[in-house]
Amino acid sequence: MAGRELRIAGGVAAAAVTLGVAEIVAVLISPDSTPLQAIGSLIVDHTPDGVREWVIGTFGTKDKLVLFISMGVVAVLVAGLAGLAERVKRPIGSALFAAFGLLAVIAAVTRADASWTWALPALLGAWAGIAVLRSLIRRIEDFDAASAGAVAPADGSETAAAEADPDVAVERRLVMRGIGIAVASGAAAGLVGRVLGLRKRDVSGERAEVRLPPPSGPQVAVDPAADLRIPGLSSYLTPNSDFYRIDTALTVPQVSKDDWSLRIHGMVDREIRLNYADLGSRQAIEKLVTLTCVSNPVGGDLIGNASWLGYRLDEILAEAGPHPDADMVLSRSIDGFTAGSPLAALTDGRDAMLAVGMNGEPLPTAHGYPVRMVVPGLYGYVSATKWVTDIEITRFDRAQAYWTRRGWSERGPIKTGTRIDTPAGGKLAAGKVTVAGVAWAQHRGISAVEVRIDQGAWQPARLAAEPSIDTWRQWAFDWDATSGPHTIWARSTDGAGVVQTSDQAGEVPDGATGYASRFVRIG
Ligand SMILES: Nc1nc2c(c(=O)[nH]1)N[C@H]1C(S)=C(S)[C@@H](COP(=O)(O)O)O[C@H]1N2
Ligand SMILES: [Mo]
Repeated sequence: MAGRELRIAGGVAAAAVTLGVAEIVAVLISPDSTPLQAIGSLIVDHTPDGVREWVIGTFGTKDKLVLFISMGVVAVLVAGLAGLAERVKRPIGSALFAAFGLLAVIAAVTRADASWTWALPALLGAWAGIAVLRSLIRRIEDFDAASAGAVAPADGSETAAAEADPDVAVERRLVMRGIGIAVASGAAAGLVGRVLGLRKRDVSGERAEVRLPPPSGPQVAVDPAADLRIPGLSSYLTPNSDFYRIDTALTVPQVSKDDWSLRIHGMVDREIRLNYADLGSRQAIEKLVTLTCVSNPVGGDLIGNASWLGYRLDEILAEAGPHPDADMVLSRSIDGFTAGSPLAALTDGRDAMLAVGMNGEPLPTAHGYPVRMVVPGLYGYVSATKWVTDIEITRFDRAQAYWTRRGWSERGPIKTGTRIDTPAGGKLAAGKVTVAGVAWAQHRGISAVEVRIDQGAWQPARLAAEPSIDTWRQWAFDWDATSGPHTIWARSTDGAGVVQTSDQAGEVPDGATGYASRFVRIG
């Protein structure tokens, strides 16, 4: 390696020390306070909508992995640049480290759940990184000096001279050793810090011990006729492990039920504070509700159905006594996410709840353990706050929520939708083909699904049982498929008799519309 490469490697090694030290310090504070985590969250909160849609469309729920890999690449590039630019007498690289350190400090202390101590990982990390960078660059300049001073043999080039000179070789070895030690200790510190930090606050142990209360009303027993059990068709209930996950959290918030509390305040007669035990002393309900993401494209899979165990929000809100002029419930998560729901949707008798259980288990941590909101009929971004810790009764003309501030609609009733699950497409044999899928219009129910082949007539599909109007409904259609290319279309009618719109609209600002379609080749 010559001087340039050594400088680049030195910069990267110093960055490894920065990140490693930050991880170790963060063990005492919070895994979310590290530079990568804090800057990552800053990026998530400020990603323009177009970019976000593209990332989710291209990488799906791997979006966070993609973000971390991209940040790693940028970190290596910037660190290499810092190494190249750094001189003992002109510390430009150090200044770059300091600038990124400052950015990380600001990103950390401005997180929703941060305190001033969140500045420490980036601060100490940057300090350690700069110290290592300075010391490595000093050695590299010694090496450069030795290379320049090497005596050229009569026939050789300058590089060959430097290669041969024993003094140069010693200097190079010293530099390489320094770089090696820095990289190894940075990586080890980072790994140990991350593992300790995550383990320290991991709540999966206490979650496994949680005993859910029995629901006061009827326990959910799903009518077997709700599940047509057609190969390729989504099951009526979505297993927790397959349930889509959407949130802005880079690492899943770990909230202990013993630390959890919920404050209900704002335009109310009485402010209320509930802890987990207070919730447990109330009557629980268990209900079937299909959650849907407003970012779900036509045919997409950001939708899932579960039985939720929880506590009625209308009763809890009634205890607080919302003022008559209030119309919005602004729920806030421990991580700062907010959703604004119409107060009416939480008090009109539908089964809006503070959920603690999902499909017979305590909420999975990724789905909001210990407590989240579930409101039938509303997209998740305006209702389904996970890790909820604060509910403010307010007005739509006074408050904005996380996504409405980013251009999404302030109200998010779920639009009637249809999905074709099978056939999945491709080439099929002529003859009987079962077309099947799911249809949803939460809180209105589904009264009909129709299928059309190419430009033919709309024909009724058969419907599975509908255990709740708050869930999706399976449908199937037996098609006598003839040779050739065909497009299968499907559309639904909600419980009020309204056929879903054929207008094709994208997800922004209030949900995609258009008929479901599937292209197949028969014969
Ligand atoms: N704390 C928090 N809650 C959140 C979100 C979030 O980003 N943070 N996203 C919402 C959105 S957009 C949706 S669609 C649902 C998804 O819930 P799930 O991940 O359990 O499927 O959660 C909602 N609750
Ligand atoms: Mo969503």
